[in-house]
Amino acid sequence: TGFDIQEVLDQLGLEKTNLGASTGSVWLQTKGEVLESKSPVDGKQIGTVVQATEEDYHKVVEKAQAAFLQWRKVPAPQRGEVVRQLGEKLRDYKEPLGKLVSYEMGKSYQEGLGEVQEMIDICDFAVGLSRQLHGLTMHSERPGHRMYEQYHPLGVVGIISAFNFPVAVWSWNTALAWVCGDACIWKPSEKTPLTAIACQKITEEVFSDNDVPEGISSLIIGGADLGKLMANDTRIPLVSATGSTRMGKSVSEAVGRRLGKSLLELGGNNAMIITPNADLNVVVPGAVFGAVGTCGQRCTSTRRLIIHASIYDKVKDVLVNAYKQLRIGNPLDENNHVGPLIDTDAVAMYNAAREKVVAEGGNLIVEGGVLSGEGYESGCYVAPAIAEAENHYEIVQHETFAPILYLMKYDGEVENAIDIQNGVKQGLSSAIMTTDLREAERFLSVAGSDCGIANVNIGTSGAEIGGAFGGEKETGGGRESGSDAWKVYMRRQTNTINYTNELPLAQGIKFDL
Ligand code: UN1
Repeated sequence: TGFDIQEVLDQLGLEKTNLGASTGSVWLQTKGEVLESKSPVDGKQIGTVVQATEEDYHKVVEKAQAAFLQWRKVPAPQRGEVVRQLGEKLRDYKEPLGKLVSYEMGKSYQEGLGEVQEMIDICDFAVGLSRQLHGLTMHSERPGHRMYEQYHPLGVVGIISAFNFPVAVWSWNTALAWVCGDACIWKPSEKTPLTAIACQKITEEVFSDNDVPEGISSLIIGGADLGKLMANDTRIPLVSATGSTRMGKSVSEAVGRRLGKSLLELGGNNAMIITPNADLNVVVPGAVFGAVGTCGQRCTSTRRLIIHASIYDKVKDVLVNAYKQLRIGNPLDENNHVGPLIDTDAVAMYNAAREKVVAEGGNLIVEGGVLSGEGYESGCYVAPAIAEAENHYEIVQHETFAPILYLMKYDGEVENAIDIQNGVKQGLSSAIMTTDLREAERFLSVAGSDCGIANVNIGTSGAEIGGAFGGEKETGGGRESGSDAWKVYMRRQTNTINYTNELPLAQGIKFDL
């Protein structure tokens, strides 16, 4: 495949052994346990990281707090200029960073590049935003008074991210938080520490050129204990966490106890409804990419297809055929459609889910299985599977981060499909495939999909950064990225100014001295 990992590591300034905490140009002499980053592509060790300890964590937070006090005074458009340069730098590093994402996480090189593109896009978005951190003005009920609201920088933002989007999710948070005037501390997934170190180094190149205070971009690599410290830390007004619902609940409980803010992006259980009016030319690539892209490890991956009984057999046949065409293998080889799962634990969960669906009465129509032999030495490659199942099965109700697609039938009107679609605990992404305007509008109406994302004639995954990203119910309710998601990174203040020599009270209250 013409891929030389050493060249990629050199281009990104990574060593074989790396330090696991940084406040920008300073890398702390961490003394935690050594973490090994192993590629799911070929099972080889890419490098190691000396993890951060609790002591390192406190140093990083102190630095971030001090840096925030300066950064908040830099005019927002100037902060935007720094983020603009970061976007430029990411363009320079797009290839090596995309390759490292692909090699460390296992997604296809195309998707690795796509992820870096999302980083570039959110930087561009944030630059424009830096001149638009608007509040509203409103008319006061009192004569000679003016009333408005403004947004101020919030403070130190903690970012906990997952392995599946090892770099993009960080940038969705940081690009916005930085133009909003915040300092960021990132705890990446322990499964993808090297891509995080690469991002920190790229950022530092830009930040030091611009004299950004040390501590505005910080990184700490370590386990769940670091996430817990963040969640309980009153010095961190906002914790943004992406990952499992279990992790999100524990972060949210801890942050909630101290009345901090949390932004949660948790599990999805995303469905595509396929009505009798669907265009199959759109359905098939949409469903297959949604289910097997990133080896089924996106929060937005398609887990369920809810197909009208009248076209069920036809759709099923077309899908089974399409799955036969899938090429599984090294994700850096652009001929392959599907790369490996993140690790062998994920493979075990994939196997357990396939067994469970059968035990609950389901029928595996595309069996799947773990692949072995040449090219599959890492033990992380699996074949995507399809099972006919029912929505109430426990395994169907549960998000398995693997390429297993559940097919189910609905009869009658589209409302019956919407009930099935909404009949899970998660509420991230959803899609309807129909060329019928009424069906589409019913799906989007107040009585339609209950998810944060609802699409028509496209799949459940592959959202653009311009729209707010996130979902309801057990997905956690947070919104990141586009639209007005920036507001969570700022504190809001209502201001009323009296320019008369009298003091009229609101609600006409009389108080004469
Ligand atoms: C995630 O899986 O954590 O919509 C985020 C998508 C991507 C983001 C997914 N833009 O699939």
